[in-house]
Amino acid sequence: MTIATFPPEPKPEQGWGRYFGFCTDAKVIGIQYIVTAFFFFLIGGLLAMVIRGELITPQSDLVDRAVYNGIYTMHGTIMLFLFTFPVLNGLNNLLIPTMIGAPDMAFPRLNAVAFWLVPIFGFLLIASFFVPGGPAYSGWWSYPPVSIQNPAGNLINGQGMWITAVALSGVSSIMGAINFVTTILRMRAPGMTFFRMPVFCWTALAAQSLQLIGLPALTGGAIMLLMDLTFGTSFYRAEGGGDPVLYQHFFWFYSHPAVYVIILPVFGIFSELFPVYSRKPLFGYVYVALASFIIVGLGLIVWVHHMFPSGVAQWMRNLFMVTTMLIAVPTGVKVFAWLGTLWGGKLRLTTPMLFCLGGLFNFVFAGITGIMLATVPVDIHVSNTYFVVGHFHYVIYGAAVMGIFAAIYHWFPKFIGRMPYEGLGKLHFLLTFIGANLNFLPMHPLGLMGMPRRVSSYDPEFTFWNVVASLGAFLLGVSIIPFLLNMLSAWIRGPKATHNPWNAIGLEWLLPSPPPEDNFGEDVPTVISRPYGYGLGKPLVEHQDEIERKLELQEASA
Ligand code: HEM
Ligand SMILES: [Cu+2]
Repeated sequence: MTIATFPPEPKPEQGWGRYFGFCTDAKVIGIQYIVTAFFFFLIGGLLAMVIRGELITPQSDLVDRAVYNGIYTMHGTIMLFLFTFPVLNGLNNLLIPTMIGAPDMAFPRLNAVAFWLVPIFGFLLIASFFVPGGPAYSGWWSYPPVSIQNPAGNLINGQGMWITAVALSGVSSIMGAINFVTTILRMRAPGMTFFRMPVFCWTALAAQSLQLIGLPALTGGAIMLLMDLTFGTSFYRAEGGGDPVLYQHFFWFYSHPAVYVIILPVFGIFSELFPVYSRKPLFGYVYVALASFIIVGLGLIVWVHHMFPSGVAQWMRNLFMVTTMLIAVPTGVKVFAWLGTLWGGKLRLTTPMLFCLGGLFNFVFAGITGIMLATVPVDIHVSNTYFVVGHFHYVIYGAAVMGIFAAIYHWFPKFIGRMPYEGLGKLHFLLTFIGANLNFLPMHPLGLMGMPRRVSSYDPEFTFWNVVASLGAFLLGVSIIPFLLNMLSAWIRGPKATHNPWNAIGLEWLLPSPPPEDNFGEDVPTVISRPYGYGLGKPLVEHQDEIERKLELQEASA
């Protein structure tokens, strides 16, 4: 490589318009995914406020019972299919190419199509709430026979539109997964062997492999559900020789691995950020990377733990209880590796670091209740109660959403080119951490006391913990305000960011902020060592000093 040819000068900004068009640049698509996902997060969050507003009193006195069924169905579906998966696809689009030194995704047009399906199925899903005959009402699982009753008898009905939207989201995710997996396997920088690849890319590869393996089951199962609902077939109709429990197998064969599709990239975020803010290498890098694929393997053979009360055979319960508990081992390897990284480190409590620490704390708590739920006798006792609702909100909000916030605060300077405000960031963290624990912790004693989920009125003995949970939820609702204020004001007029404001090690930090359209262009650096070499004094790539000096010159002259 000739020393003279440094990374090309960044092209001038092309304005906000590019975020509203059919653009094939992964960095634009990444931001389109993230902004769209947070739009739906606000809708899902508003529905959660209505749910908690209803549950602050034992009587059903805020919304009609049928509407309440529609609200929690939409809340769960929107939060998972329109917020969590799209926001993670957004992070994948921003981080995978820049972390491995690729100019873009392997299939840029397919990438754009996969994104534009999101607003389309999002519109369809939300419209399903308002059609005559009422919204989908049988929860985010939509188990038959309840979901195929079609009480209003309309051909076009809320449940049918819900199923179609979920099937379309499967198509969008499969398109995304093909792109992410191909890009990671085929487009890494010279010298970046697998055991020199950032852990975020390992976890993305693992998560997207699960998407490719599991999604066909969900999509196929959903299409059969739609046929039973619309054309009267009997895949799941017992009276027609079908089996409603078959749908549960199709649904959970995907939807349990789906929780790893969510949490694996968040594990990747923890593994990227803890070394930066501890100034220490990642403890046990190889084991952390490989544990991601042990989670993939085990994650595909645990789904029946969602069906312990569904009349499955006892041998099956025992088998899936054991496989579910085994998942604690690779997960534990990661948790201890993060503790080993933090231990004795020079901790910098920036906003991204605080969200990671809060997320790790909540994840360990959620993991413990997960083991309790894996135990057949306990699960039979608390299945369909608030103990389960508390458990998965600790994982999804307590760990995953907090990890996602950490990632946004950490990589915002890289892709927007401006710094978010630390004061607002820390306020956001504080309100989120307190709000989430106040909201979701009381759900556990409520479940142990026997409070069922999916009810809008309840026995007055459950009032105290419900009031605490609702106040926590409202605090969580408020917590999003400093976040939105921070993101908008920093995006418009935040202090300019340098190429490496956190002094982090990684290929993305050897690019200008924001990176040019094709990242390194022709001049992809050669990787010569493992990531996370904090305190080891070893460069990550050849000619690293020259590359960094060039970036500093550019920033000085800008
Ligand atoms: C402000 C934050 C949130 C609050 C207050 C909240 C509250 C609730 C409550 C009370 C329920 C139970 C409703 C019932 O059974 O009657 C529920 C269900 C659910 N929530 Fe949340 N939630 C929040 C955030 C999230 C997030 C971020 C996700 C996912 C990313 C999520 C996913 C779900 C799912 C999948 C269900 C199950 C819906 C069903 O039963 O079909 N929630 N939520
Ligand atoms: Cu599960």
